Amino acid sequence: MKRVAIWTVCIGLVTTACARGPRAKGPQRTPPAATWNDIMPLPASVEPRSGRFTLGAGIVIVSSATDPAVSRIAGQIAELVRRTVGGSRPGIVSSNDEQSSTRIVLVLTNDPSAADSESYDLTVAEKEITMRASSAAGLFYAMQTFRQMLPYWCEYEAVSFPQPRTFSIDTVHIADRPRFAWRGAMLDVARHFFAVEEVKRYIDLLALYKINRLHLHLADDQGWRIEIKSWPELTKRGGSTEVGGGPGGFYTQEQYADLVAYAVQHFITIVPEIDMPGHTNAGLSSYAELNCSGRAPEPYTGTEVGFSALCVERDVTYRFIDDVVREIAAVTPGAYFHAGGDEVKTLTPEQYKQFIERVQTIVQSHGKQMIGWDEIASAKLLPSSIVQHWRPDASREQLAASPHLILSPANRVYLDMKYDEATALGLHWAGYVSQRQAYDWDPAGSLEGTAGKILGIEAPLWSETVANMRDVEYLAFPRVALVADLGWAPASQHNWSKARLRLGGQSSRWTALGVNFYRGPDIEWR
Ligand code: TNX
Repeated sequence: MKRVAIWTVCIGLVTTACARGPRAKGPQRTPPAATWNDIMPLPASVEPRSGRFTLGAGIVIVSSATDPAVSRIAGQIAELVRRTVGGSRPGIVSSNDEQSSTRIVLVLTNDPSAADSESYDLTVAEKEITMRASSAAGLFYAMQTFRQMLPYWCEYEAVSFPQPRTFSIDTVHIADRPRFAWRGAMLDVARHFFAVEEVKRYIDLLALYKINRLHLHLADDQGWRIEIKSWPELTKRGGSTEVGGGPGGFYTQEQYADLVAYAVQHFITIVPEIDMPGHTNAGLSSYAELNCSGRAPEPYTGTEVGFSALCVERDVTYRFIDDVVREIAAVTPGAYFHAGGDEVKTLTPEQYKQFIERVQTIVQSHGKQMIGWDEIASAKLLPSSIVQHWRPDASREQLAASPHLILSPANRVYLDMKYDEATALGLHWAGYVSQRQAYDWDPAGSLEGTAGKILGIEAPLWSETVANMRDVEYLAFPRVALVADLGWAPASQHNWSKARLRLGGQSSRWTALGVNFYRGPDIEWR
């Protein structure tokens, strides 16, 4: 067999520290320790320095901030250190007394003039690691970067070494900030339902890659997944099944609030979606009055689309929508409400536009910004509304005329598309989405006339063919990590042949985390 050697790729400034020599591929090799070369997403600027910082006994975490989020981050850093070198968990002190031999210092500058609330600075010197940011989010991202400099075993919860050990990392200065403000993932909990604990696990994995939005598709033909107290049949009947006829399920508002709070701790904003006027069979089957015929259809467990629509001519429909948006907005701290709007085949274009414009006003009256799939671009939108591009052939004129855009072109970032013809899970109506296909495109250059309107990118995972988290992980990983890299790393560093090396460096961490990832071709999995 041909021996493959890949040179470690240098990021940031070119210095001698980059000349690491070839990495040989071979079955006996234990995974090499992680270095800043493998950090995903790639930081904006990486300047290697000479020397090493050694984690071991005696290290302390210094944090004087009173912000509870920063205290939590300090605790998480202490835990990462313990898992890396064993021994007892490092203490957290509020002032740097210079007694400790080595320290990790967290600095919250609270500088309102900082250009970007998600940016951070991470300096690894020989005796001190400093993480500096103007917000807790920035410190959280500094921690994620630091975590990726640690070996894969820092991901094991119950790690215990017979003897404490040491672990050295290269000194470096990283100055980092995201390319896009919106770096999202979407999970369809309607076609198949996923429990709170499962979604939390997805949040954990997304946070590692600095994803900051999780859009939950909470209602579709096959299921209504969030409690609406004023319309209780929605979950009682509408939540009782899923694709294939399984038992379905739903979140009580309390469970949803718990999920939202968990996401907030990971600096992820939950974006709730109730798809309308189409994709509504679950709602229509729960309340006869929402149907123009006045008759409620049976629950639906197939995978066709486009057959259902709320009765747009009836006033009760808008009272219903008002109640739904009000109740969900009340338990959603994030600024957004996603109203769907896709694939409506039973209304005239005029009926559709009027419906979207009316819903947009309802959403605004509850203090949220409306998001909709790209069909909504045919309506007259408010300056605050956001269009989510998904159809590869959507009208370019309408997209260019949209107030704001999130890019989720199905032929690039739909995580439910098969990787190739051999992939058992997933669909392929938008083509196959290989790892390279998901990464190797430029969001900013993909649509003419939209410069300045693109908030960022989002990778949806529709769940017609995925029934559990193992399936979700198989389709999401590695592509969601590539999309996160595309959304964060500077445009000037966008390069598939380098990204695939960073990706290869994730595999021992994913194995430690128990992620059921797809070991696709073209990647040197390490
Ligand atoms: C299209 S994307 C849909 C979904 C399906 C998905 C499957 C969008 C806005 N609508 O209803 O689940 O394709 O890939």
